[in-house]
Amino acid sequence: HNHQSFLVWFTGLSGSGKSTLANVVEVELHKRNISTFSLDGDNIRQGINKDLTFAPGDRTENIRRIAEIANLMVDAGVVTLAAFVSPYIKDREHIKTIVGKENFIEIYINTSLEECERRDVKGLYKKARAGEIKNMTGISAPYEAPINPDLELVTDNQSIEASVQTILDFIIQKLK
Ligand code: GGZ
Repeated sequence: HNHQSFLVWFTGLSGSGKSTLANVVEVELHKRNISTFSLDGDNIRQGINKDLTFAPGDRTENIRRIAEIANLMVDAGVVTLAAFVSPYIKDREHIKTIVGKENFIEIYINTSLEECERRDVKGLYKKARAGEIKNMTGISAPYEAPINPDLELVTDNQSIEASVQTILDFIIQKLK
């Protein structure tokens, strides 16, 4: 391979901006001839993991399967980006045992619940507040913030461009 590969894991609340940031970072990596692969809810929860709910045990299984897929991609020499709520510390710790801790970068997208709820892109928070959906992270299910992430981005009053630059600098320094 002409560059190292590893797994860049984005964790944070629904609506925190994980996928948006991962997607822009991916475009920037492509411009630098770095091969990447992106995993997120859109290509996983509607496909291989469509049997899984948002109950705690199913979230654990969701993350485990994603980590196994990511491990294959990393073995293939691809910088792999994964954007999942992944609210449980133990589940995120388990990823390291699958891909190897030296191949794992944890990025905490720390956007306040207030801001995520204000955005409410999919109307999920409104539904959760109304009791129409259960197990909503931040409302009726926990989010366990990383204690010592490799990077933490507080996005509430920072532009997407600034966040992307921080992430990109970190990844590129890791590639050297
Ligand atoms: C959290 C939910 C829920 C519940 C549906 N709780 O903003 P989104 O829409 O695109 O991201 C959320 C996505 C979370 O799926 P993950 O596979 O990332 O979750 S986990 O890692 O916890 O397994 C949200 C939507 O699915 N969604 N119901 N109850 N997010």
